Amino acid sequence: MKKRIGSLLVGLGLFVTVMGTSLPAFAAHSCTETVTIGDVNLDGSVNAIDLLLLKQEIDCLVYFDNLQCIAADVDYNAAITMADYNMLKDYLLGNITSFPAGSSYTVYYGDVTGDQLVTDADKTKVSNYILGSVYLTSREFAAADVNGDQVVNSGDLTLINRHILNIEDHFPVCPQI
Ligand SMILES: [Ca+2]
Ligand SMILES: [Ca+2]
Ligand SMILES: [Ca+2]
Repeated sequence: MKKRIGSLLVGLGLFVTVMGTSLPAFAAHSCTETVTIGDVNLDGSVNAIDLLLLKQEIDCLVYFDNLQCIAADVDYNAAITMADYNMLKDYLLGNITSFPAGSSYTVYYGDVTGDQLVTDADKTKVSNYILGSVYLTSREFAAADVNGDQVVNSGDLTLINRHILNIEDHFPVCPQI
């Protein structure tokens, strides 16, 4: 159902970036997941089924996982509400042609700071989240949940640290293809 994207191009791009800025060479990032905004059931298309499912989530009849939350917040205000429902409906009716959240979003697992690298900065941010001193957006939360159990805790922090130390290349959320 979900598209697993092993991105060689991203890896090459990061290699060039790392070399160009003489940062420590971190493992190239190949563990990503791209979400189509509005595709609430993650089947690759945006249609009435997604609208129905979004209404069910708002009514607390279903529970969305991390990636579904990213897809559902079409107005990109960090909450899933009737405003998202109405916007998705307008999109399906052709009244609007794009979302404030964009058309798609790629989660780079382990990267919560948005630089597409997994570094000590990510470790610090996840640590601060666990300690309760920072908030993570749904996009950051999805990236931080590297074992894919829908919570962010010390288990994820350990995995991110092992990735930084090159002990483990792949996160459990993105098993090696
Ligand atoms: Ca869909
Ligand atoms: Ca929203
Ligand atoms: Ca987790």
